[in-house]
Amino acid sequence: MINKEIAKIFYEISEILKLKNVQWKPAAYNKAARVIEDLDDDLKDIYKEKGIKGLDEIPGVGSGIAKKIEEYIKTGRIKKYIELKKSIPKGLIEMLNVEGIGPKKAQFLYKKLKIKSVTDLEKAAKKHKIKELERFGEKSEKDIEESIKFFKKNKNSKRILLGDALGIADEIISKLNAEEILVCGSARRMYETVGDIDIAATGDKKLIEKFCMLGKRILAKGNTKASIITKDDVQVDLRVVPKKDFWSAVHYFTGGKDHSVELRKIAIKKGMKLNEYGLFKKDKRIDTGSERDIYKKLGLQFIPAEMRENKGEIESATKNKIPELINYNDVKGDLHVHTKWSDGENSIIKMVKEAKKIGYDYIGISDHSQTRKIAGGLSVDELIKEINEVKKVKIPGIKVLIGNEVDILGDGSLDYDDKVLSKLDYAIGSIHSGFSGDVTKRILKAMENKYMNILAHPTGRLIQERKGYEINFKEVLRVAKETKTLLEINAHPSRLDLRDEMIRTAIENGNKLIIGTDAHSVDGLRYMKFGIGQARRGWARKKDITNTMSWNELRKMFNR
Ligand code: DGT
Ligand code: CA
Ligand code: CA
Ligand code: ZN
Repeated sequence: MINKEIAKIFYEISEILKLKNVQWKPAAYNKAARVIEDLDDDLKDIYKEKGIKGLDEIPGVGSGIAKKIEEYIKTGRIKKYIELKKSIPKGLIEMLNVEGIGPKKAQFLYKKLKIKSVTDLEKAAKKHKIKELERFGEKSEKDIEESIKFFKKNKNSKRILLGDALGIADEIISKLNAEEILVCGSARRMYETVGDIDIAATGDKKLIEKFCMLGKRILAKGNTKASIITKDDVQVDLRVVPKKDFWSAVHYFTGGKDHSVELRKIAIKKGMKLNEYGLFKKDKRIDTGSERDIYKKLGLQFIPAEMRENKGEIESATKNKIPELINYNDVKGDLHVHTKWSDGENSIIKMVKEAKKIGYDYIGISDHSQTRKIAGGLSVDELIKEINEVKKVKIPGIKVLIGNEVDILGDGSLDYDDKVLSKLDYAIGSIHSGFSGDVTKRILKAMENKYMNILAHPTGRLIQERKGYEINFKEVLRVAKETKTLLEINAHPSRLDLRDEMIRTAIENGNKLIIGTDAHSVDGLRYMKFGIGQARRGWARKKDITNTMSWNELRKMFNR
């Protein structure tokens, strides 16, 4: 799959063009990059089958960009990209990855202070040169210092997003054709980022050979295990074990480490020994090989993988108090969905049909509101038209609802007036701008509006990109409960917001949650599992997650 590589180049071209003050082209490259990134089919295959015309047909890819994809497929490079990169100091592009530094500010800093890298920027902030500039001040200098810290931490960590990890794992697993095979480690625990991918399988030496063919580099190769680096520069470890040991191995390699350490202590206390081959008493194996049996023989209730972080789950298991977690097939609908009407790639009909294919009972369309112009936000007239359009859609077996992702404005009011909002089936409130102000205040005020039913991505973080805005979470929880506003678990792999620990806090506080994919294409609807994974990591039960209910029950909650 070359899609990721090409998307990365297009994102960078978009950034460089922005730095050069080029109009509209950056948006075109950015859009193309997003579409390509989400594409199911390999661009290479599309090109092989249908030539440049096939590329041109991809929504968001115009003929100019199609030519560049062709060039990359044929020559492995894009000349224009190389030229552009040469035309601008390398560090300046990197600087754009520091939150709060956009193309305009980067250019300005370059002109005024000759800042052309993150290191320069850090030095200037330390010497307090930035706060003296017009348009900057003490606060923005502090913010920049904070953002640089965050940037550096992520640059050195090299972890990948859960969504990418599971994608890579699936691809490898499908190519290996092993009798039994499962992804383990942090990916199985559905942790938001993954250091390396761990896979356990049953098979023989041939499986190891096959596996090693899949990487661009082999790190280690033995009779029972091997490690490779994939073309996306991700490390994958494979362990091959005899059939009888499969689930013991899976349990061992799932971890998490701290959880396993605690289990081993319990085993020792009971005169047993736990390792990757199972549970032993005087060298005699005493478990049947199932994960369930390992816990049972240790005198514990079964603990689902997503909970194995040594954060109180073992104690709960001794008391038989592990909650019955929401299951991956419990969700009945998705209410956070974008279409072509704002910045999505696909039509309403296409999204609805895909939702039906997934097996949902309902889907809610929630495009952007009027102020959010860069994301194609809908004017009042356009929203009315969309409402009518959605009401016309009739597909048996699935109910289609019309909502909106309404911006919460600077003063905490919503981006449409109540009269307009009352025409919707529901409204999602979102903070999309003004991150450095008093966001809590705006959220609290917005939630008091009886038409706002859901608070989207409550912290605004983007994993490994930006920390998100500061909120007083306790206050948000209190008012959300009071006003019956649902908190979203945004399932987009780079958001996962609320995150696991906050989900747990919200549930302990008695708040109700909803999982939304924030899909901008049909593929995006498939993100639901990542959100459910986070919910399970937050110890959520079915009843805590409201889109496990029917639309009728939900509607009553919404007072519609
Ligand atoms: P990651 O890769 O940083 O996202 O996190 P994990 O949890 O996947 O950690 P990883 O890949 O180092 O190891 C996977 C699991 O295998 C880990 O959760 C427990 C087990 N494991 C690996 N190495 C060791 C070890 O040296 N000792 C013990 N007790 N367990 C290990
Ligand atoms: Ca791992
Ligand atoms: Ca590993
Ligand atoms: Zn959205």
